[in-house]
Amino acid sequence: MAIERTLSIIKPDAVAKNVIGQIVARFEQANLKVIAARLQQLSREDAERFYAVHKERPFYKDLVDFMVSGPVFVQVLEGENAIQKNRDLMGATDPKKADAGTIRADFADSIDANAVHGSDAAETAANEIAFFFAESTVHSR
Ligand code: RTP
Ligand code: MG
Repeated sequence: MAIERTLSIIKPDAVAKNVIGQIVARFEQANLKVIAARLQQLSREDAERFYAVHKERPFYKDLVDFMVSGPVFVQVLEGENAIQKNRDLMGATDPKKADAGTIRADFADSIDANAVHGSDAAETAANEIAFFFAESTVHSR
């Protein structure tokens, strides 16, 4: 299985609940390594650009409002099958539909305030990592 990188965001709801560490521990327990990270307050423009793929969707404005409502914790995770592994750890977008034991089942309150973001494919992972991190600030280990 290939070693991959993926972008993970711990969203404002989970940062506000003070569960950054509990979420990062799940990544570490699944053999994903944090190879870059920081806490960041997204500007409206950042959030609009990051989620531009959804700009025609009815939930876009609520999504942007939510993503700027407080700081987020952005990270690059690296490991075997990291993109799908992270998606599996996250659980379904709607926490009511997320499997027991997933991050969203345990920490998310609603489909809007759903605790985490994870890249959904190799190409989006590369683009999303570059959106937040210069290559010189990412440290494979
Ligand atoms: P994310 O991009 O945040 O990792 O979430 P995802 O892949 O599971 O879901 P996606 O379809 O990419 O949607 C991005 C975010 O928009 C919100 N959303 N709301 N009300 C709705 O029907 C709806 N659908 C999506 C969610 O907060 C989702 O995380
Ligand atoms: Mg998505």
